[in-house]
Amino acid sequence: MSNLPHEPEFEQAYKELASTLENSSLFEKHPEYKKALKVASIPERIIQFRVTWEDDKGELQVNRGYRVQFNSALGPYKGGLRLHPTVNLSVLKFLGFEQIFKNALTGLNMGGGKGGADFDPKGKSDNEIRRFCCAFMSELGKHIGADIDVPAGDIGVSGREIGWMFGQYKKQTKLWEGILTGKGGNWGGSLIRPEATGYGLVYYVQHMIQYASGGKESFSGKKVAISGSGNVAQYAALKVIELGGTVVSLSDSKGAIVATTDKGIDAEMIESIAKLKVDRKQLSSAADDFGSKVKYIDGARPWLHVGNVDVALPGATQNEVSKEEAEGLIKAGVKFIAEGSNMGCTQEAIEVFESHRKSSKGEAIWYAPGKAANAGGVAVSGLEMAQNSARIKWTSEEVDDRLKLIMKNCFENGLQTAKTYLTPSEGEFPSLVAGSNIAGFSKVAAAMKEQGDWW
Ligand code: NDP
Ligand code: 8G0
Repeated sequence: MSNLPHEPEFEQAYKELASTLENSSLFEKHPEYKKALKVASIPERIIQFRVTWEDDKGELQVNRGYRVQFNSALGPYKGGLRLHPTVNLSVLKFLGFEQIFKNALTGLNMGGGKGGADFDPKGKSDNEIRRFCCAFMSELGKHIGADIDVPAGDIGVSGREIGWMFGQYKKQTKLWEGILTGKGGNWGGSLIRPEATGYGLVYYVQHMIQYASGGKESFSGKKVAISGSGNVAQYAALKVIELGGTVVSLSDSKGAIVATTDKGIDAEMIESIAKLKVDRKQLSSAADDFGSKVKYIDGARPWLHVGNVDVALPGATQNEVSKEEAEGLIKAGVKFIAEGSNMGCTQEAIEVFESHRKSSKGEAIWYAPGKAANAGGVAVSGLEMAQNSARIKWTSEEVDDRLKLIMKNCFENGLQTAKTYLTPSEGEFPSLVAGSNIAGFSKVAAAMKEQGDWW
């Protein structure tokens, strides 16, 4: 990659995947898959475009828009749209790359893609955001389609923005098609899509806990540290509470709240955080309303402030757990770490967790990567696509049951694949990061070969 511009996030995601494949027996059994990796690491196509829009003062504003159409071996490109000032090609390539293998793990027919813009919705009026969304879709709309590429929301894009983008697409094409997921529940959106990533994350961790305890333990009585306070974090927190766990933290880009009582952060508090986030406000304003129930820590991530915890669920953004924080969490007693966010842990943090998969003293630690643990979101997007194509609507129970089954399969696939390609020693947890990478990659590589993408 030496003749390429420096793309730190993409290189991190690529190396993370490549190193787990190289350190397994995959390339011994399939030496030809090295070629597949070389081909798969280059996106099929990248679309970059200008987005001009008018602010409330009537002045012109301009942003950079992107769609990375990374891999279509398994189906139409599928993945979210991120609106955040940190968006650049390196970030979107890392997200699109991870998306390919995650989508493979869902068992549904979806390729991998990601898009967005360096537009910051914070400090913008609703009308400005609507005008931006329409301007963005006026170009993106030329490159997507229900059988070509199906975007969805991500950081900074909720159901409201999806609605504005969908309306713009319909105006310019006259087509009502399932070209976006995360749509409104009464106009083609799937029930449980808003909840899917957070719920799916908790369903996945339930399997980790059950496997590790030989079926004896569950979320009941567990202390759970969560970061972020957006879509993923909110629904993960609500599901933890429903299953009898205690949520001890949440955070946002400005700081963290940590519970000061045994009751933790309750459902009512999460409800009021959800309301405040619709208005793009910060957690610090909620902390005042919660009084002595929480402590607000300005400018901090939660990990080193949560006290003893059993489970940690990063749910904000990439690289939000450092080596020092990983070590701190281990000292605090953490047993299970599962990423709700994409690439939530730095490579150094992953190494710390992975080196503790075996322990003679019964304190082994188990890490699950985002591409397995947060696959529930894109899985229910896949179910939304299926419902749109069939012009039907499933009930919440039907979708939730399918989500539970997909997360179970995703866990078991990673587990079994790790056992096959790494032969873990007695008493060692199989590596879910290696197993999930190998399972996702092998499926995509085989499909690419059959379609003549490499030979
Ligand atoms: P939201 O926009 O709903 O929430 C994002 C949260 O993360 C907010 O609390 C936000 O804080 C915080 N945050 C965002 N950027 C940063 C940053 N640079 N530093 C610190 N905090 C930050 O997004 P989602 O909940 O949808 O997404 C969270 C993560 O989960 C992302 O990594 C996303 O890719 C991943 N994911 C999302 C899925 C989905 O279905 N939505 C599916 C799978 C993965 P603030 O409010 O201050 O901006
Ligand atoms: O539904 C989606 O395509 C989607 C949206 C946001 C994030 C993700 C992801 O898997 O990271 C998928």
